[in-house]
Amino acid sequence: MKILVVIPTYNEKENIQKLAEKILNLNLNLDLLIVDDNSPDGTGEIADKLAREYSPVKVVHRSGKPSEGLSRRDGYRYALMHNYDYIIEMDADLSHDPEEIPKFLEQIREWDVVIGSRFINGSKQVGRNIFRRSGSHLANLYIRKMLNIKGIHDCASGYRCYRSEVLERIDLDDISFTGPAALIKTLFRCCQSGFKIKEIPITYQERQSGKSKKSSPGFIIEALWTVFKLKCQN
Ligand SMILES: Nc1nc2c(ncn2[C@@H]2O[C@H](COP(=O)(O)OP(=O)(O)OP(=O)(O)O)[C@@H](O)[C@H]2O)c(=O)[nH]1
Ligand SMILES: [Mg+2]
Repeated sequence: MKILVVIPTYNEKENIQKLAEKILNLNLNLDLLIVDDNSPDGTGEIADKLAREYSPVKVVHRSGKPSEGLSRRDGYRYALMHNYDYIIEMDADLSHDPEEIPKFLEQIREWDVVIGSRFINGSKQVGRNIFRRSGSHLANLYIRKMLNIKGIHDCASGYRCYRSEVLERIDLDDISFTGPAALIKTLFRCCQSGFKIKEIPITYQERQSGKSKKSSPGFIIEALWTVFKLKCQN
């Protein structure tokens, strides 16, 4: 089985090398794709250096207006073009623990999509304040209710594993610009297509280095608007 870990990056110079080495040290025989949006802090150059040093590391440099959603999409396209069987995605900021990758790989043998959840029995959130936790809970309630998503509690989780057939089937041209909206829409398309989705608990560590890209209200508005549009269209 060919496995690719897709990591979108924007200004992650403090984190990307640490994360890449943690993943490679698991010795799981997988490749790693860093999709960088021409980060001003030099993350792209660090990614290139990692690719020269470690053959499983691949890099895609994007140009134009940075977009987490379109970076994820370019990662999926790369995976399909290069015939990977399982595609894992995770954030670069060490919020997602690479040690949990084997759990995803175990489950993806029986399921089409595996979602790492912050909100089910066995999940942990480290360093997240009560406002962020409650905000995420409320957002998930809204998403689930509006889109009639059953059995999934973390609809915008960026720690996931897909079988390649899933990404072949859903419309990648229709992906949203910002990260949360893109993740929600992709999940919704997976549910609509009837794929078998499993949620597993993860330990989520709040970002410790680097800056959050989600401080502007634009991200929340796009996510809520995306959900509303999906509801009206379907
Ligand atoms: N390529 C690309 N990656 C991005 C962009 N914005 C964010 N990312 C990456 O997407 C992942 C998730 O972004 P984060 O900023 O960690 O978002 P978050 O986890 O919702 O919020 P915080 O951790 O609080 O910042 C990280 O790996 C980011 O580096 C972007 O515009 N382009
Ligand atoms: Mg983060």
